[in-house]
Amino acid sequence: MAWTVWHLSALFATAVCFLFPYLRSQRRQDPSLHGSVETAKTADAVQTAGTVKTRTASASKVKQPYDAFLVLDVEGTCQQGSNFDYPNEIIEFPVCLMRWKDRDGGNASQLEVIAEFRSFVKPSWRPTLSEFCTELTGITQDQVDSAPDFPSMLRSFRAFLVQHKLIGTHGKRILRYCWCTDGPWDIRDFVVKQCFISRIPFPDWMTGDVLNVRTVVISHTSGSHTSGTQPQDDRLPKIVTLNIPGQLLALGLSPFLGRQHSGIDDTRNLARIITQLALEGVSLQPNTTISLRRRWAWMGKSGQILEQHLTC
Ligand SMILES: *[C@@H]1O[C@H](CO)[C@@H](O)[C@H](O)[C@H]1NC(C)=O
Ligand SMILES: CC(=O)N[C@H]1CO[C@H](CO)[C@@H](O)[C@@H]1O
Repeated sequence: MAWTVWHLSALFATAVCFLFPYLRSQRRQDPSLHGSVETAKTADAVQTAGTVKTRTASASKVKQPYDAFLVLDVEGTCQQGSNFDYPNEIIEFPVCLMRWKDRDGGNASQLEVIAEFRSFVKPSWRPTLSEFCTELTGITQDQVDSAPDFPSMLRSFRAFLVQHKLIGTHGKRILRYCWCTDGPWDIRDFVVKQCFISRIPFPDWMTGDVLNVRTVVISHTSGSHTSGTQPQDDRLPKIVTLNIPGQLLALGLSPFLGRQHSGIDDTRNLARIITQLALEGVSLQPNTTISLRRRWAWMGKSGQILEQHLTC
């Protein structure tokens, strides 16, 4: 989930007030960014990262061990000022299914989206969306009121996986596929929390490590960040994280299409990023370990949310 500053310029002033503390708290929590530094001005940093691009696209086929990719960018309930410790409930579950167009003997370079799944989800613990949440995600109360709850949505999604022959009717994988997310949060935090709140086991077909697209873009384009028209000031911390618009920019792709923080639009733009990484010869495979055993202080017994442990 791309919880980053949207409408960078117009909202910069507002963002300073509430989004930066919020981003910082996330970052502290995120072990994959452990030891990283960030600039105070994320907006400027993203700009810097994108303006200088010296990489050359190789367009060569490399070995690609996975047959298919499931790109996911969930949206969840949120309160202004809440951080990732909050019991967020998933309200949009969008997936782009990607497959190779030119896989030959294990090597490939061209990916395409062959199907999409998208559902809004009705939250159960706090069914009323905050104004902040609707403003951030564009998701309205009506859309979640008329949506299935999380367990029924998962059943439809499971049917989608069966229909596209990623899993068999028994639920086991019959194709090698890899989940792809922007950062580690979507599955490790949001789906894990939601399964707890919905009192259901974590689905088998969602287990396994994920491909954190953001870290791949950062490592793939690093080096291109340092040689620009702007003299590099060594005293300034280097950019170490990029939101989706920043990743598009860093790869030299055209700007974000659609509305940021709309789950389906975030997912489609992530798919564009993954397509480009494949074209540039990046071998796409999991790079982030997902622990399903993560627990939060507000988790009581079997699905119970201990409100006294909420900070917001
Ligand atoms: C497949 O990719 C590997 C690198 O991942 C490369 O060494 C090999 O030459 C490629 N094979 C073909 C047929 O392109
Ligand atoms: C565990 C693992 O494979 N981590 C890799 C994830 O991807 C980044 C960026 O490509 C690598 O730096 C990690 O080593």
